[in-house]
Amino acid sequence: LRTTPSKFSVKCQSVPVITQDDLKKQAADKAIEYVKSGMVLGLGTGSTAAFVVDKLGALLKSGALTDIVGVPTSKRTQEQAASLGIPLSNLDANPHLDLAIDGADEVDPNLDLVKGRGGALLREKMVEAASDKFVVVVDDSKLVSGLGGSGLAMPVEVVQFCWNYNLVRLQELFKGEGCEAKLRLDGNGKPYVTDNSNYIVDLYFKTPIKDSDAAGKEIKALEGVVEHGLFLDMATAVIIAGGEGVSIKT
Ligand code: ABF
Repeated sequence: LRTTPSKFSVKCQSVPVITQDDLKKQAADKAIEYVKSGMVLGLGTGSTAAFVVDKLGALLKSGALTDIVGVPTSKRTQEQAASLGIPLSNLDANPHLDLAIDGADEVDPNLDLVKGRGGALLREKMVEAASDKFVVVVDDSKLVSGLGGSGLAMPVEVVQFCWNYNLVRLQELFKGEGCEAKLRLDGNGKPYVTDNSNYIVDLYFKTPIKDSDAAGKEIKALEGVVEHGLFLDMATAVIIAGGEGVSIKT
């Protein structure tokens, strides 16, 4: 006699759900393998980088890593790292870093990046440019075929003085590419103020930026622009966590 299990007798097997945070943690765990005792280390900003800082704090506490000095890329990261007992420094005292690890908003096939949606682009760029190696940690939602093509913001940090003048000039610069420029606001509808007391103008492109190298130079040439979120030719390696596992692009 064969019995066919009724639908009521079928046991539901729980399928583990991998969240985006799980992927970020996986990327962070891989990145921490690049850290060696004695390093001066750039500490990134954002939720993925925060997992790296957590892990670093735990490894220092357990004694698995020693003599690490961290150079934070934002006040947020500085507070997080300090709360974990990570010894901190800055570029004045440590102008040369061994390694920086940070997240990104977009990664293109050349490992060029858009960064700064978290608002920390200026300190991130300064710290990461001063590092021998710059390892980027992302989940696979950050991969794009062309920078600016995600429909999300490409941030530009500008001085507060006559910010609208610069917003208009930025929009004019890319009017052929259907770019819309918006002043970033905080949760209270007030202008978002960076750690460096500047504002951020977010550029929204309808299609990927045609020539990101030229775009970066043109943006930077505007008086009153402090920095932009195009991080070109800076990443040494990108660690990508996705449903299929973790991969490293160099
Ligand atoms: C920083 O944090 C930024 O340059 C980028 O804007 C953001 C990425 O954040 P998350 O890891 O939370 O997506 O790395």
